Parts: sequence; C-alpha cells; structure tokens
Amino acid sequence: MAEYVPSPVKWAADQVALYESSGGTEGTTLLDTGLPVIIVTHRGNKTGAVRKTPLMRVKDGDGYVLVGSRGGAPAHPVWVHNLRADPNVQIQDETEVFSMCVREVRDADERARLWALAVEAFPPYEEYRNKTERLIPVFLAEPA
Ligand code: F42
Repeated sequence: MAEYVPSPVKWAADQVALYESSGGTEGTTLLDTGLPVIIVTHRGNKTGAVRKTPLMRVKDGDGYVLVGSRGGAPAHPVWVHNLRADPNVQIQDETEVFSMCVREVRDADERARLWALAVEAFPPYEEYRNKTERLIPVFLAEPA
C-alpha cells in the first residue's frame, strides 16, 4: 500500500485529518457554509502516493459529482490529473466509505444536468465558472 502524503494546503489537510480521525462525525462541512463535504482518496499520477482531497458533496442517485472548480482559479486542481490517470477512488461521506470508479463527463447534456445538481448543492460553483476561462472538469463517481 502506497504512503499517504497530506496536501500542502493546510486547511485541506487539516479537514481530512479531523474528518478521518473522528470517523466522519466532525469536520464534515465547509466552514461558514455548513454544506457537506466528502473526502476523495486517489493516487498521485507521478508519485503513486495516496492523496486525499476534500470536495463538496454533490449526489446523483448513489453516485457523486466531483467538480474541479478550485475556487475558479485559472488552472485545474492537480487531483483532476490524478483521476484522469487512475479512476479508482474511495469516497468517504460522513461515516460511510465507498469504493468508486470515476469518469469525466464530456457529453454536453449530461454535463448540463450534473452541473445543475452541483450548483444546487453548492451555489458558489456558478461564480467560479464565471470567474475562469477554463471549462471546469466534472466527474461522476459510481459504485465500483
Ligand atoms: N476544490 C475543488 O476543486 N472543488 C470542490 O468542490 C472543493 C471543495 C472543498 C471543500 C472543503 C475543502 O477543505 C476544500 C475543498 N476544495 C475543493 C479544495 C480542494 O480540497 C483542493 O485543495 C483544491 O482543489 C486543490 O487541489 P490540488 O490537487 O491542486 O491540491 C494541490 C494544492 C496539492 O495538494 N498538490 C500536491 C502538491 O504537493 O503540490 C500534489 C498532489 C498530487 O496529487 N501530486 C501528484 C502525484 O503524483 O502525487 C502529481 C500531480 C501532477 O500531475 O502534477
């Protein structure tokens, strides 16, 4: 089993630590918003290290929509490259942990449907979309 390397972004790493050490009963929301967060465990495409990324929880049936918004920053978050290289992830949603497989959503109609779900769950995604020139990557995680 590869080693877990925490994110250099302290607030993200701290959220993962609290979420996991509490068994998914603490640190499960984005501060200030109270909106639910999941932890996605994936593999670094260059290092092979285990990486853990908090993302907003956007549900689609028994799947999860993963939005590579990174606050509307100009470049994709690095985890996007990891998911493109290896789609096998683990998702912790509060006290439950699921093995899942992700696929990037490229079909325009499917993307529009999932984007609407994402904005409903976390309205700032729409601001992030307006802030950036890039097409924000959207993935759908489904039970493996
Ligand atoms: N980010 C989002 O994009 N969407 C969200 O919905 C979201 C919600 C959210 C909720 C709570 C919270 O605490 C954070 C949230 N974030 C959200 C921020 C998110 O957790 C990430 O911090 C953000 O998306 C940036 O992700 P990143 O993958 O770019 O992280 C960077 C800073 C990072 O950790 N980089 C590592 C590093 O060492 O610089 C590299 C990690 C890595 O995977 N490296 C690869 C490897 O092989 O190990 C190489 C990758 C490559 O191709 O270069």
